[in-house]
Amino acid sequence: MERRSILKAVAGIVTAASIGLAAMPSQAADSGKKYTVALIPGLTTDAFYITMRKGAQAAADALGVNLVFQGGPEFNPVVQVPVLDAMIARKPDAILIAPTDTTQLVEPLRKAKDAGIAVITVDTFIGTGKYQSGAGDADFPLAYIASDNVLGGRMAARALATAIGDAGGKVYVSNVKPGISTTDQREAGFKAEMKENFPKITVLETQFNENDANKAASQLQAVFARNSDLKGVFGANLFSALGAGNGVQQAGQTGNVKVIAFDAPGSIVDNIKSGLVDAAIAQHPAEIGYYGVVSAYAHLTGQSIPVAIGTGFTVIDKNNVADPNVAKYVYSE
Ligand code: T6T
Repeated sequence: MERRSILKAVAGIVTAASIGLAAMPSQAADSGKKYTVALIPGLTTDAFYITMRKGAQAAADALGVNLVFQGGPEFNPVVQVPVLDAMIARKPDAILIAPTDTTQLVEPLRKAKDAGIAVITVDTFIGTGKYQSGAGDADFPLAYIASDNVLGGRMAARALATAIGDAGGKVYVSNVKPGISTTDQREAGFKAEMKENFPKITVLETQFNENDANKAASQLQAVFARNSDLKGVFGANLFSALGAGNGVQQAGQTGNVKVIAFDAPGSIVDNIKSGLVDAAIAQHPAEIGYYGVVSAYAHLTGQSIPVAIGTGFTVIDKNNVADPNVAKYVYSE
């Protein structure tokens, strides 16, 4: 994108946001149109998406947008697609969605686009995530708003290497299942960083837990039974990390097997305080939700919008966990 278009796009976002923050009448209010934006999370009960919803609601309140939050009880395309179909039938102006699979949500989301609904993906992407590029058959969403998950995986690798120390040793990734853009990218970033910069660390085979913390805990114990010299584990999302930590505790290895968590619900923060988890890579889900709604609003009111917005991270460990500027990134439950 040319510099001028980038500036125009950013100006659109900033203008929309500042109109809302100043509580001035929005363009939608002026024209009498109240836009409806739907947010479809990966699953409704996950603290990550609960926090994203709060950010989305803050932007919706500021801009006079009607926000509808609808999702399923599991992170699973079989569960998510009927929720999406039902939402398309309600004809919102825009859908913000965290697609639960890179390929299985492509055709269901095309139906939304064909129905004239603006589609923006938040957290996860479909296809390659390179939208509006004219490449592939899944580039039609208008924007992707998320953490840089490859970078997050690299940050987790560095934190785990620091926790383990110079001697190195065996570690593994506790992950959800292949086909989820976020967790696939975290694993790829983690492995690339280990390979490039930490030759004394051996990354064992990934254990997939289907987003089930109990399964992740059992897997930790099984990996430890096969590798009594296991030094660490990277839990690539909230449930993987919670389960891996529980597994370390159940194996009586607290402090010996280091744990780096992706995501920061209160339970993980408690585990940092107790010494079970060494660090958490906290995403900023409220920021994702906020800019998701702002982007949808900007598009609906005729502004061009950035095709991708990268949101931040905060690394939480025992040294900063009490700092209010850090604690504000702990997820809502
Ligand atoms: O890590 C988040 C999210 O980014 C990922 O796509 C799925 O898992 C979480 O929702 C945490 O459970």
